[in-house]
Amino acid sequence: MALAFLRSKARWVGALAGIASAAVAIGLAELIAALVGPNSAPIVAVGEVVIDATPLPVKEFAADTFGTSDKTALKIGIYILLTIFAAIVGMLAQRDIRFGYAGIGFFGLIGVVAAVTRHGAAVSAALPSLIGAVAGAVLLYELLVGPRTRRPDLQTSGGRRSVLIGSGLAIVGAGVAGVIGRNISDSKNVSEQRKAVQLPAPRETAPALPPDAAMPGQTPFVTANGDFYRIDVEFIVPQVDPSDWTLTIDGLVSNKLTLTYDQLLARPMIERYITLCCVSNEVGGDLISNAKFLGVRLKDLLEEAGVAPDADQVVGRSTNGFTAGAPTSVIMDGRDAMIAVGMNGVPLPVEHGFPARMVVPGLYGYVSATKWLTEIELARFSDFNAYWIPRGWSQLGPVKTESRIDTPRNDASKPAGKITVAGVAWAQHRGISKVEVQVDNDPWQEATLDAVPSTDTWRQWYWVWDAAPGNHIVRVRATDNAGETQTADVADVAPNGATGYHTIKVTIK
Ligand SMILES: Nc1nc2c(c(=O)[nH]1)N[C@H]1C(S)=C(S)[C@@H](COP(=O)(O)O)O[C@H]1N2
Ligand SMILES: [Mo]
Repeated sequence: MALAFLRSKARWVGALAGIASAAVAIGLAELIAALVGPNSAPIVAVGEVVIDATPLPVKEFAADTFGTSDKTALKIGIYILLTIFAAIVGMLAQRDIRFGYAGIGFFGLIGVVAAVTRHGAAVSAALPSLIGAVAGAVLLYELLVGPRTRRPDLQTSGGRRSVLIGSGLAIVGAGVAGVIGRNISDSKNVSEQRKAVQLPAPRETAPALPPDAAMPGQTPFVTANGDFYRIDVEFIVPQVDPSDWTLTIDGLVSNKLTLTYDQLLARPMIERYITLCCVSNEVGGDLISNAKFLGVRLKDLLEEAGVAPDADQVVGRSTNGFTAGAPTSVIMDGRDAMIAVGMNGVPLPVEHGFPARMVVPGLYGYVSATKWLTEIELARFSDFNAYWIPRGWSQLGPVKTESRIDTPRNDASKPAGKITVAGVAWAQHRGISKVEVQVDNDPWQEATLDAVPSTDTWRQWYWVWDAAPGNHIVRVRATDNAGETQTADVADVAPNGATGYHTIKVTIK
């Protein structure tokens, strides 16, 4: 019977009508989201829910496979799944339109729930999915049922042709609506507001940079803003207008503070070179960068707010609800923990948290470096877990002493003779005291360290190797100013940072 059903009518008619209806639903939703708010678009809202719900091993797999394009991959994945489901729902609707309504209703509901449960979402966030779903249902009815009831003669090939034409037009229209909607949403960015910002001069300038040793192949000491690594869970980059932004310091404080952007900029500023790194950085990885940050010392603001003695955690919260929590003791210990507004002489780039973010030397980003910062809440570690903690990462995230070889590249092939081996080593806030390089099983050799402006940055190093022909293994290890040499034990990035020696293979001819 099922076989007869499949043979009896062209199934593609239903599949096509289903896909066209889904396209109209999504396209119209994009257009409405341009008015309601970018995070209310169903694909964006569902994408954010998926990111929030993805278990750590899957996230690691996605990051390994797609790198920083993981969000594009997710978007494509959602579209592919949606197309398959829409085709199935359409085929079922061909048999009985109520299956179609049920299917569209189900997906519409997913969109609505995802959008209204986003951090700070208004009820209106339901509108794009809701209106999109209704439009999709109307179209499905018109394509599959309408012509048949009005003109029974259309049952035959003429009906198919009209479905084909109707669906084609609907898909094109949906595409146009979707592109217009996305363009409106994208044009509502804050690049103009950012350009208009006049950063104040720092009261305490950054220490002068020591002359660059600039060995060939050496990674630059200061990372250009465009090259600075980027990690965040936000599916689309938040566009935060500084003119209606405020920073609130609240929770376990005696004197809640609220600052506007202008009030923040009017505070005394410090300027510091600080190296930021991600706990997800694999041994030898590039999720680490160094910039000159301009900002307000966090300690001063917290002292003004009056921190309760039992508030052992400083939680930074973003406009989208992301949180990172650092020990109060670390932030108050005199290091240059700051609310940063500038990066390498310009206002914070939008992807790096404009208008303001936290930066704490010596801690991984996931416990300290909240971008698009809007609230600092004083809390207790026993009462509150920040974003990554229930997802398998440690509450405390001090940076581990690590090192990396940048030149030669792994699997490089070089002529015999003198070869400069160079790279970076880091142990933010402790500082690097020694870097050693080992070729095969020869004794460890001490590398030359470049000068650094403080202990809060990475340190460039180099060592000249007199290389003899053959296949060689080169490894590196660093020692920090506390006297700790990095461990050779290999550990995964979770729960609190990868360990092991970065090791490369080099062929000498
Ligand atoms: N709002 C927000 N801030 C965030 C994150 C995030 O996902 N959302 N990720 C954190 C992590 S894990 C890191 S390593 C740093 C990365 O900062 P960057 O993108 O400027 O390099 O930002 C931190 N701040
Ligand atoms: Mo991170």
